[in-house]
Amino acid sequence: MEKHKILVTRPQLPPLNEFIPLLEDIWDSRWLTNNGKYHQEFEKQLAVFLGVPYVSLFSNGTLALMAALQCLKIKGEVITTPFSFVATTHSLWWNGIKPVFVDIEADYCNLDAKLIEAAITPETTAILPVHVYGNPCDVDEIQNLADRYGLRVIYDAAHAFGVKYKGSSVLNYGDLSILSFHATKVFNTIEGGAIICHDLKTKKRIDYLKNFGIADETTVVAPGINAKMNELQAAYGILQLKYFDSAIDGRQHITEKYRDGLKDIDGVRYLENPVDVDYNYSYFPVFIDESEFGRSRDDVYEELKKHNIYGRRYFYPLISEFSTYRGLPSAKGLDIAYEISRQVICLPLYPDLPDEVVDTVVSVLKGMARVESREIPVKILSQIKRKIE
Ligand code: T4K
Repeated sequence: MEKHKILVTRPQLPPLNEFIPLLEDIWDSRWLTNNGKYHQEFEKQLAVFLGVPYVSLFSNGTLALMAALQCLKIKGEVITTPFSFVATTHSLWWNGIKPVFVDIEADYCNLDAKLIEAAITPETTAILPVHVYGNPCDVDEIQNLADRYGLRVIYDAAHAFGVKYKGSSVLNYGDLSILSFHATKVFNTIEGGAIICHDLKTKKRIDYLKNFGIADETTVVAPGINAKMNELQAAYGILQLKYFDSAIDGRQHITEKYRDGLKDIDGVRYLENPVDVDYNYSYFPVFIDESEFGRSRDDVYEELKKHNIYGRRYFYPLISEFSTYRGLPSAKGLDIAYEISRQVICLPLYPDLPDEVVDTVVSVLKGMARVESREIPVKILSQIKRKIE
């Protein structure tokens, strides 16, 4: 039963026969972690592949976020979005930083740059936006504000692997960007993540921070943590790079098929690729406007389950609704984020998703659509009938 379920994602793995020789090499060498040769090679290849200056690998995206905040010594208040995976805000909490939520814009569900200025106080030290679903934030306006107020910018780019803005990597914006290579992401190393930075000095600091702060056998230069990626995952990651472009082609095909099938359903909205962006097709969120569609987002979620199709409501509830954060003054009045979180459902999307699944999703949604929207042809038919009579 379990194996017939269509889940929101299905991880892409490299061919096993290509991985085995790398495993044999690792077995022979007995070098398993702590900046081994595959780790070093993967960092180099990733920097070239992504078009960024420096990459520091991590064991996951959450620890990368936490270390990024440590690296820049961020304190006080940080402006962030309530519409993300909890790890974004948890990374602030673990650093003793107060999150200040600002509402999102409805077009791409990113932090609304127009609302940031009003949330800046003397305690504000940084902005932590998320490129939600891989669609870039208003990076130019955010940098503008940061420059004017002397704030740092750390992008949670967990969804934005491979995304380009105006022809270059979106990861080059801000002081630091973090990536997640979790199994559910467009590019995975099972678990994993990275920090992207602009200069070697910062990379060295980040590398100390992920390895206990150890500089050499007798020197610890910072209160670091253990957040290193191991050799098995680094070798797996090197193989994954070869298959990334074809995976994106598969994702694009599925996305375009969904868009084509859903384009005429009233009350169902989806996102088009933003201008000036090379997109990675990481998620396919649709937004159900109950008053137009006639049924709620949760009705859609349940109806799809009856067909063995398991969408996910990323991101519902909002982070600001969870018990840790709901008492914060900024957790109130996030109207757009609230509305979007009640409308959104991410439909299954992965490179080898069968076309028939898309057809089923489309026909389920068409079948659920408000009766009135299906009545129009009936009215036209009766007019034609009257004319004939
Ligand atoms: N910032 C943002 C904006 C993020 O979205 C994330 C992670 C992070 C930071 C933190 O990065 P990491 O520390 O995770 O590297 C999943 C992922 O666990 C999480 O990484 C991801 N965001 C989040 C959006 O999605 P869940 O709770 O939805 O995972 P789960 O286990 O329910 O899996 C989702 C679907 O994927 C299921 O339908 C099953 C399927 N699946 C999952 C796994 C693990 C598979 O088919 N195979 C698998 O191996 O959080």
